[in-house]
Amino acid sequence: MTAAVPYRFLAFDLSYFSAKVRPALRYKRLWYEEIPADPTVVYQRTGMNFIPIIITPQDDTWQDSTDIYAHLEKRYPDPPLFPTTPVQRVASHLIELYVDDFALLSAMYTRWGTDEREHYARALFEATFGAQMGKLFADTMMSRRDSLGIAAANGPAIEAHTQDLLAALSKHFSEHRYLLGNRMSFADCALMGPLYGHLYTDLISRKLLLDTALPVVSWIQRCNFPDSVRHKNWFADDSLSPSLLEVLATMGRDAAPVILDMVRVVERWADDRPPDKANAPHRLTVETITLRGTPIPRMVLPYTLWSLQQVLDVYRGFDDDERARVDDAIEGTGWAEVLAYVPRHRLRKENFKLVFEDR
Ligand SMILES: N[C@@H](CCC(=O)N[C@@H](CS)C(=O)NCC(=O)O)C(=O)O
Repeated sequence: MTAAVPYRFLAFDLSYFSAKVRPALRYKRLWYEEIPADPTVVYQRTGMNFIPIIITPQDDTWQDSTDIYAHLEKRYPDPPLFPTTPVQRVASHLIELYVDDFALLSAMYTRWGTDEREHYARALFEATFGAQMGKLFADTMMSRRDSLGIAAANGPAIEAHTQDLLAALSKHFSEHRYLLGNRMSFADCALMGPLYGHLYTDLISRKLLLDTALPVVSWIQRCNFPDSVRHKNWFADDSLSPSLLEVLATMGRDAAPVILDMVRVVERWADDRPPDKANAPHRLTVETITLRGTPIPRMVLPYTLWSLQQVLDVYRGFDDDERARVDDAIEGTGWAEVLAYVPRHRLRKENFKLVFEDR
């Protein structure tokens, strides 16, 4: 399809979900213009304040990083973002689930978790949004600090997870160019959300990356400038390398129980919702999760149930043999319980917003 005008990508460099989408646009070699997201335009088009959004040459609006991947793949199947074989496909969705839910914790701590981090983040926000708006947005983030789990006391547990992940990723990327081998996929794009959007963009964590995880820095650079014409293939025979399994296990051990806890809260909330109240609020309650023995308060989002649905729909769309291959492949990574979970409720999107389907 030839476009007369470029796609418009309303985003910010320091934004997690913008960083999740940008590599996909570049990988697809799309003609696009990145524009600082004007909150008024975003709200007019979506009725919400979430970035990024994409405005297509036909003037349609795409919102939500997960949906944007799907739109891109449908319109521009070549080069492909989505593996079609069961093991690699489900593993990629699990990585996206990790990013959409759990990894926000590391990313928020990285940006706001201590006075020093906050000091740098405020400077970054003021440089990006101007003094007045930068202060306002930073104050808004800090007012949410309790529900984002970004207190200094949570640092040791969160940092221990982050460092284990960086170690596993460093090993993987010293052997392989991308998560699934010699071609980028939406799993790489998704992981760029926390890794480029926050860990590489924030000062203290960038130093950590440069000091301890150079292969990850090289991968960030490759994902930022994907020369997709030259990409070769994903791992042969729908396999996952031992180093990728270690990455999945590092994610799954800490994140899978937390994600299921969050989903259970959403489901209990939905059990009690009056039948005429189908709209899901963006945020529900603050609950306490446990990470490596540390209790951490965390905002519960119905979106986590929707993200889980994306994985489960794909997993359950495969036949028995294919699912058995997925189960074998991910055994021991901590993700089996997530794939076995059967939600009682289902969410769908209506005008970008989540609504519960009728019971
Ligand atoms: N599910 C959305 C999430 C988008 C999102 O949360 N974006 C953040 C910036 S990275 C935002 O706009 N936050 C505004 C807020 O929380 O009020 C996606 O995948 O695109």
